[in-house]
Amino acid sequence: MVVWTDQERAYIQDIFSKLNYEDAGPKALQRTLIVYPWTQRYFTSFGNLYNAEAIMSNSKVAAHGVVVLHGLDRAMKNMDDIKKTYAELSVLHSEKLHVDPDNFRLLGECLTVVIATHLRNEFTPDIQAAWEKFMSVVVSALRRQYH
Ligand code: HNI
Repeated sequence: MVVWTDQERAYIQDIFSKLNYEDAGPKALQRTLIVYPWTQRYFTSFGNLYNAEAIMSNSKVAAHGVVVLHGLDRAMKNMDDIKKTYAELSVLHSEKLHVDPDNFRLLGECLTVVIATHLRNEFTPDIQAAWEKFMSVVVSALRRQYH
């Protein structure tokens, strides 16, 4: 079981409290699709993803970015049992969506860039350390139902 210090919990809650989901969610998913273009293959039903400009102005991408951030919010609210919290979501990504689980980490990296850009000097190494730990627990929970 993952052990969290009070300080780590506070840092994670604080990051989420400073995020505007409607802004950070779309930015993280847009970045993922542009920086790692092979991730576009899962979103063919979203219409035009032809280039960066198309991705940035695609309303389905933006809406789904918000959904993903709300998904992460569930992990933040259940830090003591992220595995269980994500059991169904892991099955969905594995068995129905067939998302290569390596992509979870890539989306996490893009979200980290978005957070760092937003928080700037406030995103200290200490806070980043807690954040990276949180994201690696999230990624490992999402990978769990893959076999
Ligand atoms: Ni993901 C659907 C959360 C990473 C591709 N995804 C969801 C839903 C949530 C979610 C919540 C909606 C589920 C439902 O409808 O019941 N996704 C997350 C989280 C992460 C993540 C928390 C990681 C941090 N998803 C990824 C990645 C990809 C991905 C990395 C592909 C590169 N997800 C999808 C696709 C769907 C999806 C595709 C279905 C979208 C749709 O609406 O058709």
